[in-house]
Amino acid sequence: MRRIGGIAVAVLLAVTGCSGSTGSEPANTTGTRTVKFSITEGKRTAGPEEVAVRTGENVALEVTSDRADELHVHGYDKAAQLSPGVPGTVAFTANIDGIFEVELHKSGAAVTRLRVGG
Ligand SMILES: [Cu+2]
Repeated sequence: MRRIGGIAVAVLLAVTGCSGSTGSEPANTTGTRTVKFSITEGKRTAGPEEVAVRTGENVALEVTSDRADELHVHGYDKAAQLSPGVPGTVAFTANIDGIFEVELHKSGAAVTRLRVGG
């Protein structure tokens, strides 16, 4: 899927252009880098400001929010619905190079930055 890498750069610039897709993917825990976050009142209370991974690495971002929200990984356009206090995960293979915002749509919380490649 590297052929769409050029498109990813354009998507990165349009950080407010959220499609809000609600598809959820089963988390693959085999050979996956899992990074956990907590969000309370719209602020990150646990987890790194940036997640840097190699191209092709399997990544799972697990987020626990104190309120219902939608987790969204830009660029990859992966989303997960979050229930209060219940961890939600987006899992994917990091096959698009670039820097992508990970956010919660309702609270507007910045969860982290995903840096792929380099
Ligand atoms: Cu978004």
